[in-house]
Formats: sequence, C-alpha cells, structure tokens
Amino acid sequence: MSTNTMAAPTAATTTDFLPLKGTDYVEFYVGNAKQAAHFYKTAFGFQSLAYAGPETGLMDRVSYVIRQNKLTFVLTTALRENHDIAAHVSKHGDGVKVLALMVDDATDAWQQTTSRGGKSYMEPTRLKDDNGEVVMSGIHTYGDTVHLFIERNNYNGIFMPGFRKWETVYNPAPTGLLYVDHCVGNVGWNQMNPWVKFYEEVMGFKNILSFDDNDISTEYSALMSKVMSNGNGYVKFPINEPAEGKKKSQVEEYLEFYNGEGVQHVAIATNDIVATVTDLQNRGVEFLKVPNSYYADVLDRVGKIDEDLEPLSKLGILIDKDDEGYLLQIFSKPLQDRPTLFFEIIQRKGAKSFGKGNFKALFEALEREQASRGNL
Ligand code: TYF
Ligand code: FE
Repeated sequence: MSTNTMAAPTAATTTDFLPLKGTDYVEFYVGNAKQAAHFYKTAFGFQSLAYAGPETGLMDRVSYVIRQNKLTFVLTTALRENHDIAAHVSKHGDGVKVLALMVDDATDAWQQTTSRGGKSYMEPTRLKDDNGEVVMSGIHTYGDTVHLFIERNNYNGIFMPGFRKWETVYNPAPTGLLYVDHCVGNVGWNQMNPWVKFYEEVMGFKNILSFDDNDISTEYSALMSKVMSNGNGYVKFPINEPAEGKKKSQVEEYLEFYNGEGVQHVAIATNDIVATVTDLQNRGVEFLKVPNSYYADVLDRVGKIDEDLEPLSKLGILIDKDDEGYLLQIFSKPLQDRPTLFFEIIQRKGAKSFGKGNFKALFEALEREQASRGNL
C-alpha cells in the first residue's frame, strides 16, 4: 500500500483539460520513405525502431520508425497512385503531417478538443496486439497538418500495433539529439491570431511570448510570431505569419513552396551543442552561417558563458540570453529540395526564450539563402 502524498489542488490551481506528457512522435509524409529514413539515420544519428508495410499487411503504404533518445520520427510514403499520402506529397513536397502528442487518455483528449470546436481527424481508435493496446485520436490544425493524441500506457510493444521491429545491422552512432523542444507553424496572412485562438480555446494553451514586425523586421523580410505553450510547458508551438516588408517575407516563400500552411521548423534539444553540431556537420548536415562580425560583440550582449567562443564561431552557433539564463542555437538549411522544413538545434542553459536577440542576424542569413534561390 502506498500513502498519498500529493498536495490537494488549491483554489489557484485550474485544471488542465488537455494534459500533455510531451511529443510522442513527428510523422513526415515523403516521396521515398526508405531513402528518407536512411538520410535521417545517417545524417542525424537515429536508430531503426519499427516498420509497417506490405510485409505486415499494410498494402498501400510504408512507414519506417526511427528513434534517438526521446525523439521519434515516422517516415511514411504511399505505394499507390490516387492516395491521400501521394496527394499530400504532390502538393507540399516532403513535410510534417503529424505532430503526435502523448496523453493518458486519448478518448478524453478527443472529446475535450472536439467539444471546444476542434475538427476531428480521427475518432478514438483502439489498436490491439499481443503487447497490449494503443488508443489514438486526432484533430486538424493549420494547413493539412494534424495533431494525434497517443495513449500508450497499456502497451509494451516496440512502437504500436501494426508495426514490427525493424531489424538491421546499420545503426549509425547517435549525435546527442534528445527531444523536441518546439515545433513552429507558418500560417497565412492574418491567420496568426485565429490559430492562437485555436490553441487557446481548443487545446488550452497559453500565449507565453510575442514578436511583432518591429522586433524581427530586417531590411527586407518581416514576420510576426506568437509562442503557444501547454500547461506544463512540455509542448510549445510558435506560430509565424508573414508581415509586410521591403521584399518577400521568408514565411511567404515557405507558403508558396509548401502550397499552404505547415510546419516550418522542428527544434531539437541537445546537452552538448558543440559536440552535436560538429558531428552533424561531419555527416553533411548544412547550417545557416552568420558573418564573423556576429562573434565580435556577442559576449557584450549575452555576458559570460560556460563555452569557449572559438568552437561556437567556427560552427556558426548563435547565442542569446533572457532573465533566466542563456541558450545556444543553430538552424539547418532546408532538409528537402523545397525551401520549406528545417531543423533548429538548441541547448538551453536556463533560458526559456527563443533567441530574439539572434533574429536580425538569423533572418539576414535566411534572406541570403532566399536571394540565392531567386525568391527575395
Ligand atoms: O522558434 C523560434 O521562434 C525561433 C526563431 O523563421 C525563429 O527559432 C523564428 C522564425 C524563423 C526562424 C527562427
Ligand atoms: Fe525555433
């Protein structure tokens, strides 16, 4: 028998109607899942976890599941024409379809969100095999992107019913990637506030930070951003919308090439950004570069940091601080041919913010890339 030592809720405690335990997985719809899985394993150090496809009775599609620490990616492709996954890839290119969130009760998550106006994508569905049961449900968010709620407390299989272990001798060494820190959505003109309202009303999130075009307008490009967080802070979704600038906003370039709203970047945490980024660069991952002048006065801006500046400047890692500490971050180039999805690698040393002090240098670097594609 155990004694209950939990504090009773006080009047100040408002109950979270959608308790989230974190990101369960990120699913990408891609043109070639076999090659995409190989790329993410080789370049980013994921390990093979699970597989579903014709060999497991799934005749129209294939999914590969790869994992590194608490980070799980699913790479999915269609095997047939006239398939919704093929249509998704035709319209958007490779991109994020599902941001799956871990819950204790997927049925309740679906009821709470759909009763508040969320549009159902998947009614609560029970998947069973010899290893137990997974319950999943889902709602639509911006563009063709969806949130799935995954309840896996009564499951001890490798990933989910329908998947088998992916056996392979090829498992490149990990690169120190730990978990999803945040996922950013790009939405259309005047759509930021409606989506902020969606995360507030349908999902119970709060707007914890806002950036307007004065914060982040460079000479050309501009955008506005609001960061939405769930109650415990485990799930953070910044929302960007384009703003009027001298030339085309980076968010507009995304919206054009993605053919609509979608996930712009996934930020992945590491405990040793110098080691992680060194490793990623050696494996061919390309990152945005800021001018060397950035490092001339960065320590005047952020104060003393634990790391040597030399490796940070060599790798192109950016530094910013807030009231609670500092953070180190770097942004990859687009991960596919379209200038759409990219990754951020982030190491937080106390800071809970998103690198506002780096916006100018970062967006100028993004604009140089945009210009090189003829899209500025
Ligand atoms: O997530 C964020 O808010 C930061 C900054 O196009 C950022 O990573 C915002 C917009 C963008 C790139 C980075
Ligand atoms: Fe970010």
